[in-house]
Amino acid sequence: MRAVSFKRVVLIAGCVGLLLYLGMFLRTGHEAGERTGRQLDPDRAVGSFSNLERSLNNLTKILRGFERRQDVMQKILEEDRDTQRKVADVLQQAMQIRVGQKEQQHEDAPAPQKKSNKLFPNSPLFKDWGQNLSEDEQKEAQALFEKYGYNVFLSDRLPLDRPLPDTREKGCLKRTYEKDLPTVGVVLIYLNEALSILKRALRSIIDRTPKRLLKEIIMVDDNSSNENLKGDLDAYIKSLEEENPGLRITRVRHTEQKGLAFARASGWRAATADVVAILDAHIEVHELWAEPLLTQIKADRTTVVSPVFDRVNFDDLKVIQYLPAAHAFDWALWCMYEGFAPDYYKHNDSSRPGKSPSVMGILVADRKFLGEIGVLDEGMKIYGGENVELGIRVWTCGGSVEVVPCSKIAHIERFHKPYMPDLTPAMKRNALRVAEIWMDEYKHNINLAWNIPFENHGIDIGDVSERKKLRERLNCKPFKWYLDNVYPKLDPWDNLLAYGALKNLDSELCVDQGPVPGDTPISYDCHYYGPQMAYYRQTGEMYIGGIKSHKYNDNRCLTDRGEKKTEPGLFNCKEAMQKGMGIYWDFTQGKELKNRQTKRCLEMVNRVLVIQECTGQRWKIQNLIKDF
Ligand SMILES: [Mn+2]
Repeated sequence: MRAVSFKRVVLIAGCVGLLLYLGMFLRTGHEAGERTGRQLDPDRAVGSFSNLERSLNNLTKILRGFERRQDVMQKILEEDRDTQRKVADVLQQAMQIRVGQKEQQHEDAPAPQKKSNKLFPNSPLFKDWGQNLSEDEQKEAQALFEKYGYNVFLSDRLPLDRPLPDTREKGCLKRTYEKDLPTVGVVLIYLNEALSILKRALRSIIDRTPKRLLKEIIMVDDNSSNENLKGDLDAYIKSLEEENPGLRITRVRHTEQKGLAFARASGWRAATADVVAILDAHIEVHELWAEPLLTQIKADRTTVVSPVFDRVNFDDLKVIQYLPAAHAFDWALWCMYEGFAPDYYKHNDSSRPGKSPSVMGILVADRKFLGEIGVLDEGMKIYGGENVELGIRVWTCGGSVEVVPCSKIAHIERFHKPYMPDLTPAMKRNALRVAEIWMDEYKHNINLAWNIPFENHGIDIGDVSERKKLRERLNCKPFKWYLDNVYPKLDPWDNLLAYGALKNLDSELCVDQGPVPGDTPISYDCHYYGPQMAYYRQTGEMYIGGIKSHKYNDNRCLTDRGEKKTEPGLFNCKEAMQKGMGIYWDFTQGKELKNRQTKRCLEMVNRVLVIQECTGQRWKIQNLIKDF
């Protein structure tokens, strides 16, 4: 579990189907607080984080962090638009779901105490929910939560056809859609989903999709083991079929877990409608979810579209409005929300579909077109990366990807996923696969982002020959075209010269980002993890402690603070430049590290980093990308 030991909070991973708050807790001795010895004992540094409870707490923090970040994102987006309906209104309209706080009690039952005994004070489920449950109810709710990652206890007690708040953009209310639209087949992928959640998804799809448009529902079971997903679900589906004779409900069952990409593709294979909507099963669709998507696809069959997801809280199952945003990713291929391209906002109409670099996982596409361009890469394992692969493939092979604000789906953001405890290995492997097939001369950026050696990394990415042939056959554009035209916000990292730990050859110590927050790099025994990762640009910047994937994010530059100051600095590069500090360094592997502006050098005196007159101390950066 070494990879889990360092704090690099990988925030977003907001991919639907895999909403995952996965953190790698990169902690060094100094960050963890006390540092008693010079020697970094890896077991010690990691040890304090190895206990499960601590990890869970960290996960909670990351979850909160994600929510905060999402909230910030929402605010930024909000500023860009003239939206009169306030989020608050929507929240007010939102379902008042308080089963745990129901007032009616049996006469003879003791009235709920304000201080009811909290059996699971540390459980995220009970942080903001379930204050007045009896002890037995708490036990039941907690057990279900641990199994599913969301509040099944509550879900089992809510109506299957509960109303959802109308969270659409104002402009959507005026839009009308023609009657003659392509038919849709909805594919629901699930693995040990709670029965009531699955039923509610089906109910909402049937109730909120016009009968003439909803041709079929395809249920793909990726080898669930839950007993009630057999007989009980069968019975419910039978009742739906009787109620809706014109609707085809198809079952696809895998006898082993195939992973998201394969499961989704198997749903596509079973479909017959004009359009396929490949959704998660822990969703509820809003009224008028299908028409805006089908309209876009009717206008251009090469457009792959995604609705906007609202968040359904994992604890109280309330619906929280999310504003439309592009589905983006970083070089590790974690997904994230991002504003649309600047042009989008010139129209001042937040109900307009916006172009997006990728999809988060849920996708709606012309069935045949999706087949023509290769559906999904079924060589992807378990989870992760397949959504980015689709985005790149659609764009470079002749189509486009859009997020459609007037189509809304409420999606439960699970607290944890049933697939496996640590999805990082699958993410990494799938990302390398995307790189190998699609990223041409940029493919090593994936290695950089994951800190994987360029060669001989020993990770098996499977057979890519078929997918490479597909790319050739479809005559897809180069990845550079995608970066230049579709996703210019992604920093191409094309002028990086070297990366890895920056070691002083005279003292054998490494440069480390030092305490965070803080602005002073320090020397430290070389351990080669995140806080010591340095990146040297051809332009002369030396980043310490990481590199950002997006141009809109600033990196932290090693800085000569100037004047008489001898302590090196670590500042956001733009800020340091504005303050007139020197951020450009002349450096040759195995030689001195000299600031271009001040002509002083980064050196080590008594194991302490200083900026001083150059005395010829030598530095080496771990890995060269290009000779320099
Ligand atoms: Mn999901």
